Formats: sequence, structure tokens, C-alpha cells
Amino acid sequence: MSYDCISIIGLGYIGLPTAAVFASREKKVIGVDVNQNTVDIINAGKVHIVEPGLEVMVEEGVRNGFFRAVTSPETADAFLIAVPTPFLKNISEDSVPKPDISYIESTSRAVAKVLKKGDVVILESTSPVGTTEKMAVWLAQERHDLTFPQTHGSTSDIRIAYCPERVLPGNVINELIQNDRVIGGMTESCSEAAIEVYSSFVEGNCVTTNTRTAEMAKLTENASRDVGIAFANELSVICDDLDIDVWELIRLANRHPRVDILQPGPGVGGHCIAVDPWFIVDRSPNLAKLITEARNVNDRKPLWVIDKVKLAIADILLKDPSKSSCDISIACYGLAFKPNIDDLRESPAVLIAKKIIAMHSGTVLLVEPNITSLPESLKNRQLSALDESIVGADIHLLLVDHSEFYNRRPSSGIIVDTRGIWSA
Ligand code: SAJ
Repeated sequence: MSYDCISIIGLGYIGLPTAAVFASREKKVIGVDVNQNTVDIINAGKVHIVEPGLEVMVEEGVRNGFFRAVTSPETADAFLIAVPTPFLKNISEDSVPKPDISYIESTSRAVAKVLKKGDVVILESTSPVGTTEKMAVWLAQERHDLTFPQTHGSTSDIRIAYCPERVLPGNVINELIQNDRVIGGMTESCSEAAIEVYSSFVEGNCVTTNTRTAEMAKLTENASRDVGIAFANELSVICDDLDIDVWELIRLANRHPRVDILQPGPGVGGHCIAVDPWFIVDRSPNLAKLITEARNVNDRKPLWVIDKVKLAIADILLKDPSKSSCDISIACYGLAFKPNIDDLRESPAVLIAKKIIAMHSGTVLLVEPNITSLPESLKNRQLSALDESIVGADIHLLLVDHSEFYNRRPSSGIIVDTRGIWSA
């Protein structure tokens, strides 16, 4: 079976690059997104997200007639679902965030309407364990004239698989092509169909398993990184208390051949690592104790950083009683969720900046070289220039290790360095 027409549903950070790569391999690609504005931008050969190499690929795909975007599903041979799976915000403060898979359900029901015998449906969205099986049920509920793997095994009309994306923002195009793929088919023939789809561009290995293991693999990868970062963040708090330079400590410990500690920071951001572990906790709340605590350690880190800023303010006031808090200027360096990107989603730096603005009566300078305007949540503020902030601020709060900040250690004022690039 050859899958010549591929439909990608959800043209966001994963779906759009995936669609563009298929188009670059001269597959006929139909991108589907509910947002008319997104569809219009793509059909004009432009992009609504920043990712190196993406715009050129989208422009080429559209210009050469391989890629077009629409707002509702059309007939195709393979459907890749890459819609968001956010979590529902806490109902009460101490409840575990719950994953919201309603976009997968609505997408599945819409895709079902255009399915034909021989099609394959692949779920790529990060999902709680058991979601692919639910998707198979939703598809079957809409199409009694077709057979599905949960009832007809390897002879089913429709093939269904789970294949998580594992690409790193900032290096998406390269990782889409080079990374290994974990493919969890509902049957072996489902896995084979999915391999056939990805073989048009994936140069890594396609490793097969069942749907539940593939779903858990994705969550495990990100939970593992979250636990590793929590260890580093906890170390940073302990070392601060013991007057030890945590960055030096980690460099030394990592000289051990079997130790590889990650780097502390102001907290964990982005839409993956800070979210996905909750999908495991939601399913197994009484068992996922370490995973829960790691999340809590990382979520507490921004508050610890704010306490360090409060201490710096108190220090200045103690040394010069003629000053008041409103005379003190604080510069925040970096707002993105990690270095050298413009993505502010779930960024601990934004959270910290907002809290400092709310608590501090003096000037707060926001320096972020990768954006040209501030997000809605920081409206009424302006971006500040790096040079002026470094010279003028009383407290320098380094939040993101952007390359622009290296070798720019301020020579005066108090430094609160959450990334260790301005350590003495
Ligand atoms: N961070 C630290 N210390 C570190 C490493 C990261 O504090 O040593 C922080 C970053 O500053 C950032 C957050 O963690 O705030 C997450 O950044 P990241 O670079 O670790 O990961 P993401 O969110 O950009 O991408 C992750 C990747 N997952 C893994 O590395 C296991 C990527 O491969 C996934 O595809 C992506 O999540 C996803 O979409 O799930």
C-alpha cells in the first residue's frame, strides 16, 4: 500500500513542520487546522511559528503544489493527528492537573467522516496511556460501514497507530528526519502501515511496540528529564544554603564516568516537560510519587528565585537606609523558556518577571533579545536594551542563558544568576 496523500491535523509546532517535510518529499499534503488565520498564512507560503528552516520548506511546498491547508478534513490515505493535549487548570490548588483530550476526540470524529478502506490513522499528540484505544472507539462510532482493529484485528479496513513526536524546538526539521520513531500499532499490520508512512522521510529507525507502551514511552522521556532537572534544581537550593557553587559542583561530579547531572535553572518551562509528567500522575497518583515530587520541586523553583530577589532588595536597603524600595531598579535578563529561542510558553522567566513587577515599586527592566514585542500578560511594559540594563540596574536577575548574555557579566550591582553564566 502506498500512502500518497497525507493529511496532518493540527498545524502547530509539530504538525506544520511534519507537513512541510512530507511535502518536501513530494507527497501530496493536506494540512488541517480549525484556525482560519493559520490556514490563510500557510496557503500564502508563510508560517505562524518561528522554527529554523521551516518557512523556506512551507513556501516551497505551497509554491510547488504539494502542500495546501484547509479548515476541515478531506479524503486522504493517511491521517496524522497532532492537535494539542493541554491540561485542565487546577480546580483546587492541591488537585493534580488533568489532561484534556477533547481535541483528539473532536478531531477523530471529524476525520472518521472522510475515512475509506485502507486508510491509516496515526495519533502523534502527547497523550495519556489508553488514548489511542479511545480514538479507535470514537472512529468506529462514526463509521459502522468500516472495520477497525479493536474488533477485526489485522484484517481491519482502517489501520491505527500511536507515534509520538520527540523533536526539540529549535532543531525540529533535523530531528524529524534523523530521530528514531517509536511506533505503537494496534496490530502488527497497523505498525507496518505507520512505518510505510514515515519511511518517506525518517532516516532514524522505526521501532515497533503496542499503543500503550508507545504512549508511555513519550511520557517517560519527558518525565525522566523533569526528574533529572528537579535533582539539579534541588542541588542548587542546597548548595546556596551551604555556600557552594552548584555549577562547579556539577562540573566536578559529572567527571565521574557514570554521573550526568543536568543544569539547574529558574524552573522548567515549555509545553512538554512541565506538562507531560502530570499525564502519568493523573493515571497513577498513588504510585507516581517521585514524578509528582519532581514536578513540585521544579514548580517551586521560581518562588525561590523571587525570594533571592527580595533578599537582594533587603540587602541594598540595609546598606543604604536613605534609599527606599522604589529607588531600586531590577533587570530581568531573558523571558523565553530556554536559551536562544523566542518561545515564551509556560516560561518560568515570564512568571518570575510578572511576580517581580507586581511586588516591586521600583523600575523593572525586561531584556529579551529574541522578541520584538512583549506578550499580552506583560502589556503596559516595554522591552529594555541589554547595554543600558547592564550599566544601570541595581539588581541583575539572569533568567535565561541566551548567547547574547555570555561575557556580559555586570560589573556593578547585585547579581542573581539562575543559570550560572555570570558566576564569579
Ligand atoms: N532545562 C533545565 N535544565 C536542563 C535542561 C532543561 O532547567 O539541564 C529546562 C529548560 O530551560 C526549559 C525546560 O527545561 O525550561 C525544557 O527544555 P528542554 O530543552 O529540556 O525540552 P523541550 O521542552 O524544549 O523539549 C522536550 C524534549 N524532550 C526531551 O529531551 C526528553 C523533546 O525531545 C520533546 O520532543 C519535547 O520536549 C516534546 O515535544 O515533548
